[in-house]
Amino acid sequence: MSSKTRPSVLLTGFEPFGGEPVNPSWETVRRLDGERIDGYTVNARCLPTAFADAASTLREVLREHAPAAVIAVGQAGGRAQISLERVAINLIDARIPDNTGVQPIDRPVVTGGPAAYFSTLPVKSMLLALRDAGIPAEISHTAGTYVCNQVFYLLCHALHDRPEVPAGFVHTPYLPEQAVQHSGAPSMDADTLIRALRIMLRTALAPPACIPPITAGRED
Ligand code: PCA
Repeated sequence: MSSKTRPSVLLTGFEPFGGEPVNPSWETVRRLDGERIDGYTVNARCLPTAFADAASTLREVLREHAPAAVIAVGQAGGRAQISLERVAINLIDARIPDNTGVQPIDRPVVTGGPAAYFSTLPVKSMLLALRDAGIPAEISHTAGTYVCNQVFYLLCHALHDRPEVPAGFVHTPYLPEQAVQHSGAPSMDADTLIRALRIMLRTALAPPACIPPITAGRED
């Protein structure tokens, strides 16, 4: 069976950026590469933390794999919980240069594209599943305006005509080894993040669940 016909799910992480030695997203996503989850093979791919290269790599990966679900993962240093991102906006406004030195300001991700896309991941079910497993998580209504938001937007844009493929973005806190370099910053250890990734994938692949009304958003 080719990689296109074998049922698979896609996890992406990012390379380190902003002077960090590691990126928790790739450090954890890569550990699930090749694992079977509920009959699906996990394909893990690393995206460059660079606007142009992340866009072309994402396009290539989506062409290669035709995944049944996609969770793109990135680091949000300073956040204390797993952030299930709900909305991707059509805006790039880079606070720092990317890994190729490019710092676009006030640009659309896709010229003429919709202002925003919502995640098609079952974020509320994922939130409940994570909390049931004792893992701190929240719904976030901003993925920022940097490379993560760009990838999230492009992912939703690419899969817009495939609503049956749940796809979205999740931000993680620092790993403990990063947090010790940022006094007072919260962190989450790799084993907990890996456990969380498995739970999120299983929930994304499960039939839609009926869940009680819960609100659990960040304040930003
Ligand atoms: N976090 C950055 C880009 C790469 C990453 O892991 C962001 O939040 O945009």
